[in-house]
Amino acid sequence: MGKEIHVTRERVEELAKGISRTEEFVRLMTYYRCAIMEIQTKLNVLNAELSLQYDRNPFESIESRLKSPESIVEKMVRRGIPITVEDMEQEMTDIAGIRVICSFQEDLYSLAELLVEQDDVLLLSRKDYIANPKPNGYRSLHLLLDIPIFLYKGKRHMRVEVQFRTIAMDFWASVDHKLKYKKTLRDPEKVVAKLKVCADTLAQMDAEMEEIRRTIDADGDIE
Ligand code: 0O2
Repeated sequence: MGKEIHVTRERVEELAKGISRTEEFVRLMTYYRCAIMEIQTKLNVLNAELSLQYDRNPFESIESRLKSPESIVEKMVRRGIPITVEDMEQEMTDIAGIRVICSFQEDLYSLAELLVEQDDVLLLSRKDYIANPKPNGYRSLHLLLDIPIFLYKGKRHMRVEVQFRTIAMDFWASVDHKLKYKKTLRDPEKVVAKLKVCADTLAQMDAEMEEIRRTIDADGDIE
């Protein structure tokens, strides 16, 4: 990545306000919302079918979000991307985001695989931070997908980032996220080190939960 550019928060807010009032921006956000709906429906269908087969829900919950105009513009400014709606769509890959929270790690991989196998879903990139956690302990599976949406005037391809996590990984990430916004920590290094220990403990717990699930599933076959 090139040199990062920083501008004041006021400038970011001003730019975000300007672009978010344009018709093209509103239209693009609507397309992203439609793409989120498409993926959510696919996941809900898989959940309904798999829960019939296995007697439990492969995922606990789905969350979705559109990145706020301020966050989009802040990232574009930082990366030196011109602030136009066209560049926004071309350069930004995480405007539409979905988070799938599962109880078990194995379910998360199965769901991701079933989603990517579907005819109209194209996998653009896959980052497995479970097999290769970030140095701070962050774990999740990230897929960048291309999905068509069908509009009044034809078809349009949109990109959606889908994050798959266990409940434990999500718990860790939400605490980590909160701490990122705390600028007044007395000993940030100590907190980072403690978080890393917690991430490893939670990963160990996920592995043990998976073992319990396997035992329950195997015993479930005994009449
Ligand atoms: P938010 O609030 O989710 O919008 P990219 O952003 O894809 O261009 P990068 O950094 O390679 O570039 O993306 P990566 O590693 O795939 O991570 C993107 C998203 O993953 C982040 O989005 C977070 O949601 C999540 N994430 C990644 N690393 C961490 C981490 O260390 N802690 C936590 N809590 N979340 C993480 P945003 O845009 O940062 O935030």
